[in-house]
Amino acid sequence: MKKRGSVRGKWHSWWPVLGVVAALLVSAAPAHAEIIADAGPDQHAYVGDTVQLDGAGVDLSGAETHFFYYWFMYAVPSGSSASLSNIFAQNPTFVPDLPGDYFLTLYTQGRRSWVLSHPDTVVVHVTQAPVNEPPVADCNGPYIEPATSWAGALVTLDGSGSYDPEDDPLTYSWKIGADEIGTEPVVEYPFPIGETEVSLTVTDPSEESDTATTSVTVTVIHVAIDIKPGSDPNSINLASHGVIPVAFLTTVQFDASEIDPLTVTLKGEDFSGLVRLRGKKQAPMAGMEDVDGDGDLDLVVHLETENLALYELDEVCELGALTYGGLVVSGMDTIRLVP
Ligand SMILES: [Ca+2]
Ligand SMILES: [Ca+2]
Ligand SMILES: [Ca+2]
Ligand SMILES: [Ca+2]
Repeated sequence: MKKRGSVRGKWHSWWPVLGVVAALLVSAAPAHAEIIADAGPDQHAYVGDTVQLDGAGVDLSGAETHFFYYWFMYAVPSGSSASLSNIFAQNPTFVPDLPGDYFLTLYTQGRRSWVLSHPDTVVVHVTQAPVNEPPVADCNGPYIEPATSWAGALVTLDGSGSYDPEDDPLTYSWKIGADEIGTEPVVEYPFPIGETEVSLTVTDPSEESDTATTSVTVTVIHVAIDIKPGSDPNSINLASHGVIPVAFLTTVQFDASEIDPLTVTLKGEDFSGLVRLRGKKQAPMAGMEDVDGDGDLDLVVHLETENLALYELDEVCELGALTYGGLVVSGMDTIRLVP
C-alpha cells in the first residue's frame, strides 16, 4: 500500500481539500466576490489548555456576507495527536497535548458565489504550564484559654500565617472533626472546657491544599475545697434549713480571695443562688479565714441547705465559682446526706 503523502492521515484533514477542489471547479463561473480569510492573531497557550481559534471572512466586493470555513491543522509538534473540534466551524477549538508550535490554516468561501479565499495561517505557540506549588497551612496553635462559663470560652483562631508560594488567593476551612466551623483566615468560636482538636485546610485555585492541626484547650482553675471545714465525714441534712460552710483553700498558685462568693454554685449550674445573703444589703455570708492553719487566708462561704436541696446531690459534690475577673474555678469534696 502506498502512503498518502505528506498531508496528515486523518480523514477529516481531507475535507478542506475537497472544498478547495469544489471551489476550483466552480471558479470557472464568473464571480465578482473577492474573499479574504483571517485565521486570527497568533496565540500562546499551555499544554492542556483549550485553544479557541478566531476565524473570519470578508468579501472585498461587499456581495458576500456569509461564509464557509475550512480549517487545516497542517503542522504540529512531533508525536502530538491534537485535533480540531470541528474543521468547518468559524471558531473551532483544540487541546494541545505537547509543547511546540501548532500551525493552522483557514480557507474561507462565499456561500453564494462559492469563491474561495487564499489560505491564512495562525500559529499557536504552546509551552508547558508552570508547575503550581501547594499552599502551606498555619493554624498558629496550640491555643490555651481560661473558661469564662461552664460552656467554655470564645477562642480566636488565627490562620493568617498560611501562605502560597505563588501568592495565590487561598480559601480557608476550619474544622472540628468533619464539622466546618469557619471559612475566614481568623475565626472566633466557642470551645468547651477541655481539649479539642481543630484543623485548618487552605486551598489554592488549582485545588492544591494543605492541612494543619492544633489543639484548643479551655481550662478551669482547679481549687481545693473543704466542705464543713474541721469535720469529716461531711454530713449534710438538706431538711435542716441551716447553712453549710464551704472553704475554698488558698494555694501558692491561687488566692481564694479572688473568688466572688455570690457566684458559688454546683458544677454546671448558674453562677448564683447558693450562698446565704443577710442584712439590708443582702451581703453574701462569706469571709476570709485560715481554716486549715497553714498561714494563708482561705475563703469560707455559707451555702443555704434549702437551695442545695433543689438539686440531686451525689456523694462527690463538685462546686464552682467565678473569679472577680470572670474565670471559672472548680473543685470537689465528698458529702454524706443524712436524714
Ligand atoms: Ca499555589
Ligand atoms: Ca470537711
Ligand atoms: Ca493554703
Ligand atoms: Ca489556709
